[in-house]
This record gives sequence, C-alpha cells and structure tokens, in this order.
Amino acid sequence: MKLYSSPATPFGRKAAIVAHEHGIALDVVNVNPFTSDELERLNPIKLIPVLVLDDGRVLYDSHVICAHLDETGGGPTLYPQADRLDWQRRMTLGTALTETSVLWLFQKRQPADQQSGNLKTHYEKRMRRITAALDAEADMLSAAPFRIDHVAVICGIGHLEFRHDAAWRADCPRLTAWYEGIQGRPSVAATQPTD
Ligand SMILES: N[C@@H](CCC(=O)N[C@@H](CS)C(=O)NCC(=O)O)C(=O)O
Repeated sequence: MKLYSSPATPFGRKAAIVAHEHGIALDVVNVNPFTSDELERLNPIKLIPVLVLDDGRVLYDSHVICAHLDETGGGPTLYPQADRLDWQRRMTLGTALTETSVLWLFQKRQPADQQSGNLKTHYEKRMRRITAALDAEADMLSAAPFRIDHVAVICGIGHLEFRHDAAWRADCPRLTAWYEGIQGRPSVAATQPTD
C-alpha cells in the first residue's frame, strides 16, 4: 500500500502511527499537497494523507485510512467497543486540536498585511480550551490501552509544538505528564514531525 503524505503533516502521522501499531509496512510517498499534480489526480480534495490500496482503490481522509488500517492490521484494535463514547470525545478533541493548529499555521504564513489578528486569537483560544479539556481527562488517557484517541491527541499536540510553541503545558500538568510519558512508545518516537 502506498501512503501519500509528508514528514510534517499531523494527519499523515495518524496513519503512520496506526500502521506502525499494526506492523503494516507502507510505501510512503512524500508530496507537497499544494503543488503535487499526482495528489490532485488521486484526491479531488487535494489533501494528504491518501492511501492507495494494492488493488488500486484510493482512500482519503485520515479517518477513513486509519479505520481501514486498523481493520486489516494484525494488532489489537485501536477502536474498541469499550468506553467508545469517551474515547470518541477525546478523538474529536484531538482532531479539532490538529485542525485548529493547521489553520493557525496557515494564518501565520500569510503575508503580514493579510493576516487576521482576530482569527489568530480565535484559534489560539480554541486550542487552549481543547488542551484544558484534555488535561481534565488526562488520567483516563494514562489508564487506557493505546487507542485512536491517543493517536489523535498525540498528533494534535505534536503539530502544535512543532509549528507554534509549548505554552499550553504551563496550564496542563497532567496532560503534559501523559504526553511526555508516551513519547517513548515506538510508533510515536518513529513518527516525529520533521521539515
Ligand atoms: N480532514 C483531512 C485533513 C487533511 C489536511 O488538512 N491535510 C493538510 C496537510 S496537514 C493538507 O493536505 N493541506 C493542503 C491544503 O490545505 O491545500 C484528514 O483528516 O485527512
């Protein structure tokens, strides 16, 4: 299977972590999502990640790709029935953190005279609310087996710290402790974002 991704994308990282957890070897093709014609041919939305199956079928987005890898992989499922409503809530928070961190980055990359201070504040406040909500649930993250909510939160915080800063840690001691502890997990260590 071919994964179209990039070394910095948090959404591609989700797929890479799930594949690693299941011992699935992916043929990773790094592309620039803004300029790649090949990506445009594969995915009309022109976003990474994209997974091309061995039979030629094309999957997007990261939710669909991760669920497929989990179904076909050999490891324990990352989408268990137990505690489903709770892990789905944390998965949603992790996904929203990732989306907001990416939107904030796009704002920062606009020419200075086209940036919206209001939007940057809006995104920053949303991220702070999300990290505070996750801090309140950090004990559950620590106690649970590794699941898709952990993957989503790791990718969200990973992007936030890679592209912005670690200021959130000051108000979130329990989430910080869990996040630091999980960095040694092989699937997490092997997928750190890089430029
Ligand atoms: N909902 C999508 C989001 C994917 C996404 O936003 N990917 C970014 C890279 S982190 C991208 O391809 N951006 C290119 C663009 O915005 O044109 C998913 O979960 O896969």
